[in-house]
Amino acid sequence: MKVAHSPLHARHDGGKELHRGELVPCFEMPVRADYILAAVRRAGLEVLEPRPFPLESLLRVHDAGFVEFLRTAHAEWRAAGKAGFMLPSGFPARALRRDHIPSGINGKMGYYAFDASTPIVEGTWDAALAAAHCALTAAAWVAEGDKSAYALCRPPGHHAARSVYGGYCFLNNAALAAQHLRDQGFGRVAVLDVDYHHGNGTQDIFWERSDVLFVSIHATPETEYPYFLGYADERGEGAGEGYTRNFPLPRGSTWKEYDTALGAALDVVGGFAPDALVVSLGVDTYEGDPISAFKLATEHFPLMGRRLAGLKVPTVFVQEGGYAVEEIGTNVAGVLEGFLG
Ligand code: SP5
Ligand code: ZN
Repeated sequence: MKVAHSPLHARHDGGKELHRGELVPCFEMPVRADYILAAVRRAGLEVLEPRPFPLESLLRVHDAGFVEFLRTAHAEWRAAGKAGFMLPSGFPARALRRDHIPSGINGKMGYYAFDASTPIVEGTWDAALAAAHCALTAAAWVAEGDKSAYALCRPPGHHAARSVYGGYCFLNNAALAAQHLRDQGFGRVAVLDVDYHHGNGTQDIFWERSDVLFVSIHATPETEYPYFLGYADERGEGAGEGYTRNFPLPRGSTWKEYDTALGAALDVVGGFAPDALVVSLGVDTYEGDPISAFKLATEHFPLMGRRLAGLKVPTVFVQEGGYAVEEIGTNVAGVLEGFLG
């Protein structure tokens, strides 16, 4: 299994996030990728730089105005006389909805963001674009015949919707990988999201489509981020009705409950008979994660990988969350090694 990794990820650094009423150092930090890189190298996987892709590749799943905002946001912030990380402080919540994009940078930022925990710094665009290229490269390897590939994406992507960023995510790497596989002739593509948090962005992108199945196992949004999506009754709309499936679990869930939900999710994926699979691989389900409340132990991640291999479908793994930084590499490599058998 080849690994796509770019050192440009480190350009996304230096911000703070709003967490429980305080600005704290970001949980989503560059050293995460360093630990993963070391672990996949220890596992003997070959690490390669991503290929470049035209900017238009992003527009297969994202809105053009949104992409342009991300590309130019920090320069506009600096032009307005500001320095350092940028966070929004006002959003078009229900009572303010009229779908107008303000010209000023603060209003524009609030328009495109959905939380105040996803700072943009000067290097964010370079890092997010490199992560997108890692996902597209891993998908390209699989399209060219590899049985599996791993995109070591940072920043992560599954919270990023067609035209909204948040949850430490800017560009939806997994959605880009899935769309690339579709564009390369894979007729049916399934996305299985095993991150602790619901993949609201991926769900948004494929909500009305029947060619890409979205299945997510995550902590209940009643108490857990992203709060407003990820309930079991969300199943897609229009042509996409029945092609989104959510498996929320309570806080405190252990491998026993998780494995049961994974079995149900894999039944749905298997019933779809996909030509390719994209796994949104967050390991914030780990018991030591600082912002999450599942109880998976390190020994359970290889078991997860083994179960995924049972689908016997070409598979692209895309890195999402995981904030217990010293264990993140071991847990990610555990899934990949379990998958390889
Ligand atoms: C990609 C990804 O995993 N994004 C996660 C974004 C979560 N951001 C907000 C988390 C709020 C956590 N609050 C619970 C604190 C428990 N100590
Ligand atoms: Zn997460």
